[in-house]
Amino acid sequence: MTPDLHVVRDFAAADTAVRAGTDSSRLVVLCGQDETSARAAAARGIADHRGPMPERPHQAPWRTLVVIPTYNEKDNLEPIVQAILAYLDTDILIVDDGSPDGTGQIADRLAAANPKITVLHRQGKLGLGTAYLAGFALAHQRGYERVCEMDADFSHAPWDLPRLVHLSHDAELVIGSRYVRGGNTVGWDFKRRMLSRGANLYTRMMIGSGIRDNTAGFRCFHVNALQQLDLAAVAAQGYAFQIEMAYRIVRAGFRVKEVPIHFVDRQVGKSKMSGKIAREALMLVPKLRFKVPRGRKRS
Ligand SMILES: Nc1nc2c(ncn2[C@@H]2O[C@H](COP(=O)(O)OP(=O)(O)OP(=O)(O)O)[C@@H](O)[C@H]2O)c(=O)[nH]1
Ligand SMILES: [Mg+2]
Repeated sequence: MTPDLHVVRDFAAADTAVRAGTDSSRLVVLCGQDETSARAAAARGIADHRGPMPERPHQAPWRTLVVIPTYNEKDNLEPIVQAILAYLDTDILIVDDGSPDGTGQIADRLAAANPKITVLHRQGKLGLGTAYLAGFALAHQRGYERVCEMDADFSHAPWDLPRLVHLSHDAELVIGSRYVRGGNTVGWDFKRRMLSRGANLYTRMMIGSGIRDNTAGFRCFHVNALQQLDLAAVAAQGYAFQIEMAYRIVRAGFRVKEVPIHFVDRQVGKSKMSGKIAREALMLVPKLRFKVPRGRKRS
């Protein structure tokens, strides 16, 4: 059976469609592909449970690095890396914190087979925040123009990644957002939904930066904007890291765009969410106003 596909010309039209309720897992973004073969490729991808695959990866308009932090993701890592590379022509950095399940060895094998993939091994679980900061530093050193954050657990759909990157032409930060029109979460229980909603409501009340999904971990930053922030002052780790980074971007006067995504609960592996991560956000948010001055770092 041919799946019900929605064909659009480019990523701006894709965004409009998702906002209006189209499920992005049924979206064929032509971007120059021939419609008949693009439809066929997407239908094959969907039949293989790999989503609406393009004929060949979408070309990123900028030199892009996708950073994937991993801790015990042995069953997710290879599939997510292959999926990302099928949707977007990009490089990938895996930051593994000495995962006891052997994720680091899988990462090494992937990197040895493909020059687009780099691995950074760290000693022990040092947290998401410092993993991303290490990724941002490497993106700058190696001259990338965009750096993306993405989870390894398929909560962030690989077919949404090209849309985030393409829509970054007029925003220094693009957030894959669950809490704008067209976005949602799939598969979370009531408690998990309330925790996420509550954290976002709390953040909006406390610092009201206009961002709806402050804790989202699916993002695309301009590397040169990150360079103008005081990243050495960022201490937060879990959700608080995402809240703090978004706030720093806003306070520096940069533009933020939220694009709707469907966030799907992880199917494989264990959550690293903990009370400690929630408490960190609770304590940090009220301090941000004082901690983060307006303006940019002088270089
Ligand atoms: N390098 C590194 N990666 C981490 C660490 N903690 C979590 N991760 C990774 O960060 C990403 C997000 O973590 P998750 O456990 O999915 O956290 P979450 O998305 O908030 O929670 P659930 O999806 O509900 O389980 C995943 O790719 C994890 O493997 C860490 O301390 N170090
Ligand atoms: Mg997750």
